[in-house]
Amino acid sequence: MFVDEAKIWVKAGDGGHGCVSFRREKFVAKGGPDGGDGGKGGDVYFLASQEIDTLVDFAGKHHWRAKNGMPGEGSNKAGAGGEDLVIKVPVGTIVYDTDIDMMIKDMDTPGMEVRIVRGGRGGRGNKSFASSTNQAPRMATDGKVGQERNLRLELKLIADVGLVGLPNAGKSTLVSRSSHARPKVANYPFTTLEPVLGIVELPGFRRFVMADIPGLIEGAHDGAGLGHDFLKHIERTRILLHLLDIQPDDNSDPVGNYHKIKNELAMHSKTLAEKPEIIAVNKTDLDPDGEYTQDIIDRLGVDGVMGVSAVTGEGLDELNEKLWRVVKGKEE
Ligand SMILES: Nc1nc2c(ncn2[C@@H]2O[C@H](COP(=O)(O)OP(=O)(O)O)[C@@H](O)[C@H]2O)c(=O)[nH]1
Ligand SMILES: [Mg+2]
Repeated sequence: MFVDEAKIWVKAGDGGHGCVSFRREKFVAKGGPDGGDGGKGGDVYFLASQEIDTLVDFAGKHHWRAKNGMPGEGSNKAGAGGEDLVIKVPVGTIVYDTDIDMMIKDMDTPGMEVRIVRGGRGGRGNKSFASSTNQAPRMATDGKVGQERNLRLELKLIADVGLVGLPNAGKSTLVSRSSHARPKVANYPFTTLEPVLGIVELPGFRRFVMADIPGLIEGAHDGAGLGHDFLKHIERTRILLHLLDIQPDDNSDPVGNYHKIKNELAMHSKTLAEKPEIIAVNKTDLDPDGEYTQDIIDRLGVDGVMGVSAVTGEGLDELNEKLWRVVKGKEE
C-alpha cells in the first residue's frame, strides 16, 4: 500500500457588496433607497467520485476557488450568488486541515458530498436599512470574505502491477516509458530505496498503477534475502510483471534467472507464488530478427510471454493492454 498525497488551498467565494442607490424617476424629486443586497459567495465541496483513482490531478493545481457573489444593484436588484465549486476526489481520500493539523473528513463513500469551506454572505444594500426614522439611508455593508483553508489530501493506493526482475532487467526504464503521471508517494518506509509508481494510461480513460519496488534481488544476491518491505508491498499488488533481460551483463541465462526469481519469491511468500504473473522478455531491440527472443519463450514453456523493448517502446502497447485485461480480471 502506498500513500498518494497532495497539498491544496481552497477558498470559497466572497460575498458581493451591498449597493447604495436611490430611485430616480421622472417628476420624483428624491426617490427612496433601492440598493440591493450583494450575492453570497460560492461554497467549495468535495465529491467522492469513482471516476478518478489517484490524486495526480492535484499535483499541477494547488489553488481552487469558488466564484465570488455579485454586488447588489439599484432598482432593488440583488447580486447573483457566486457559483459553488465541486471538486472530485477519489473515493477513500482523507482530508486534513494543515493549519489546525487535524483530519476533517474521510471521503470513504462513493457520491459523498461535503462542504469544505463556506462562501461569504452578501452585504446589505441601503434599501434594507430604510426605516421610519431613516428613510434615506446611505449605508450598505460589504460582503463577507469567503473561508479559506490549507488542506492535505491522502489516498491509499494499491499498485495494480508490481514489477519483478533482476537488477538491470529494465524495470525503471519500463515504468518511465509506459507511464505518464507519477503519483506523489508519501510515507514510504524505505530509507534509501524509493518505490516508483507510474500511472499507465490507455485509450478510453482506462488506467492502472504500476510499481517498481526496489529491494528484490539486490538483497538476495548478497545473501541478505528479500527485504521485508519489498515483500509487504509487492504482496499487495494485484499482479506481477516479471521482466527478463534478454542479455544479462553477467551472461547468465534469462530462463535460469526467471526460475531463480520465481523460486526466491515462492520461498518467501505463498501469496506471491500464487499471484497472477505476466512475463515479458525485455530488450528485444538487441535481437532484431527475434530468434533469440523466441528461443527464450520456447524454453520458458509458458503461454502468453511477450517480447518488448522498454527503450524503443516496441511491444509496450500490447503489453499494457494485456496487463490491463488481467488487472481487471478479464483474462488470466
Ligand atoms: N537495449 C536496451 N536496453 C535497455 C532496455 N531497457 C533497459 N535497458 C537498459 O538496461 C539498463 C538497466 O535498466 P534499468 O531500467 O535501470 O533496470 P532496472 O535495474 O531493472 O530498473 C539501462 O542501461 C537501460 O538503459 C531495452 O529495452 N533495450
Ligand atoms: Mg531500477
